[in-house]
Formats: sequence, structure tokens, C-alpha cells
Amino acid sequence: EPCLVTVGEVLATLAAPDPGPLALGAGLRLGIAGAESNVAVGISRLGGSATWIGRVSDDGFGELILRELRAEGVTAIAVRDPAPTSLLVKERRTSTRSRTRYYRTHTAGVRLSAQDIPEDIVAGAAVLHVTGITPALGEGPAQAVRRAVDIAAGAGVTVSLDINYRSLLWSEEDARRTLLPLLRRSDLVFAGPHEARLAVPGARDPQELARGIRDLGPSGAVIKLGEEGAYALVDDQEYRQPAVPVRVHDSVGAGDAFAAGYLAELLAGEGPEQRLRTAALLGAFAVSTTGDWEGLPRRSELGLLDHHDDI
Ligand code: CKP
Ligand code: MG
Repeated sequence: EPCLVTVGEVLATLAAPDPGPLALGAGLRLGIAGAESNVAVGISRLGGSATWIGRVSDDGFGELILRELRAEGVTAIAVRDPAPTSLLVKERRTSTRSRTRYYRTHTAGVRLSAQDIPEDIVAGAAVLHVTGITPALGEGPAQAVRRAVDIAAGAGVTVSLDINYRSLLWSEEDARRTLLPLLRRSDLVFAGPHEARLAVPGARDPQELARGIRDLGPSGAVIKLGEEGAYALVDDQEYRQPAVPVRVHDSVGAGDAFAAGYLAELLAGEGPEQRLRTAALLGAFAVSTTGDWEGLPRRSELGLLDHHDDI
């Protein structure tokens, strides 16, 4: 069965369910998240096979992470580490304004290293999916991602990269320097317009951004345009995918959901049109439900949003 392998960090999330300042003792709900594991869960929910590689703490949060991944049918290749789990705290300051902070110093996930990447697992995959978050976590995680891409490229495994720029983690300059070499070796790139401009400065529209990325090497470039859907250039063919109109509840995780939808259909042997349609549907599920991945659909549920009556 064609399998997707991804490498990254899963964090414990502490999210305020109700609006109000943390400083006044808001209640926090415990969960897990991480761009790469979000994608793995999305693929598994659609019936695909996904493996996540990373370091997991031996603390309670680490156990929670392993239980959740197992419950979602994601295979975890976890190197256990005595350092604590990273935290992501989400304050809902008002009903429309959230503030996010990472607590990610000396934690298990950021101690990932190139030695943690099992060659046979990566070489045996159909797709390797990586994001720009993991290389931003430090030299070890950056080397781990490079190692995974080396193995995949050497074995003819499709390499997928979501640029996922995080200004809280590094500067645009550092991101460009680290991610450009990875992008050049990728087959498929997902990016928002701002993220794509890191690789193609000066490009003015999605078409120019996608062509710019294609000219750097990848045969597939998908520019995600939020409410305006997506523009893709795949093997020199253009595709335009409208967004599925829904009421936006929480947009975090939308990009991962989109990538999961696209990649699940790629694994299933579908062409770019079907990949983009499912990607847009998954993005809509992610933004119209609470949580980064919890609201993602099973395949049988895709039809729920396949109408225009949700607004
Ligand atoms: O680009 P997205 O909004 O889809 O990414 C969301 C994820 O890994 C979220 O789950 C969070 O844990 C993170 O990105 C991150 O570290 O920012
Ligand atoms: Mg993203």
C-alpha cells in the first residue's frame, strides 16, 4: 500500500475554549498538534496510510501524543526522549483575536537528529512530506529533515514540502537560506503567497509564484489563496480550485488539512483535479471546526460540505 512518511514535532496544546485573558486564570483544554502530524491524521482519516517520525517525551504529554496518533491510525516511529514535551498555548483574548505562544526550549521534539531517521522507512514510502517548521527548530531537526530528503530523493520517493513559514521561529532571511535548498530538491511545494515569495521574491501573482517555484525544480507548485481557493501548476498544466465556502471558525490547521487532502488523493492515484478538490474540502473542514485537526473528515463525510448551503 502506498504510504506517506513525514518527519516533525508533535506538541501538546493548551487552548482556551472561551474568550478572556490568560492572566485571569482562563481554563485551558489539553490536546496535541503539529503541522506534520496534522497531515498524517488527515490522510489516515481519508483511508490512506501515514507514518510520522519524531522524538516523543516520556512525560504524560508524550503518552497522550502516542495514544492520539495510534487512535488516528497513524504509525509513529517515535524516538523516546527524557526531555519534556513542547507546549503551544493559545489564548483567546477576544472572540476574534487569539494569541499563540510556543514553549519549545530544551524539549524532546527539538532534539530530533539525523540519526533518528530510519532509512528503510523513508526509502520505502511513496511520498515524504516535510514542512518549514521542523528545520526552524534547530540544527538537529534541520539535519533530520535534510537527511530524510536525501534518502527520499535517492530512492525516487516523491518529496512534498509545505513552506509553513513561522515568524515566531525564525527570520525570513534564515528561512530562505535553509528552505531554498530543500525546495530545489522537492517534487511538490505548498505555499501561501507570502511563503512562496520567500522563494520567488518579486513575483506578483499566483501564476508567477508557481512558475518561479517550478523553475527552481519542483514539478508541482500549489499556491494556497485562502478564501480564493488555490492555484496549481503541475507538470506545466494550470489548475484553479475555488474554496469551499464555509463560515470560518478557526483557520489554524487549514494549510495542513489542504495538504492532507491533496496528498491522500495523490497516494490513491488520482490526478491533480481530484487532489485539489479534496484539498479544498479538507481546508473547509479545518476552518469550520475547532482544533487544528480534530474536525477533519473521514472519506464518507466529504459530501457534508460538498454543497453550498453551509454559510
Ligand atoms: O499552516 P497550518 O495552520 O495548517 O499549521 C498549523 C500547525 O505545527 C499547528 O497545528 C501548529 O502546531 C504548527 O502549525 C506550528 O508549530 O505552528
Ligand atoms: Mg501552513
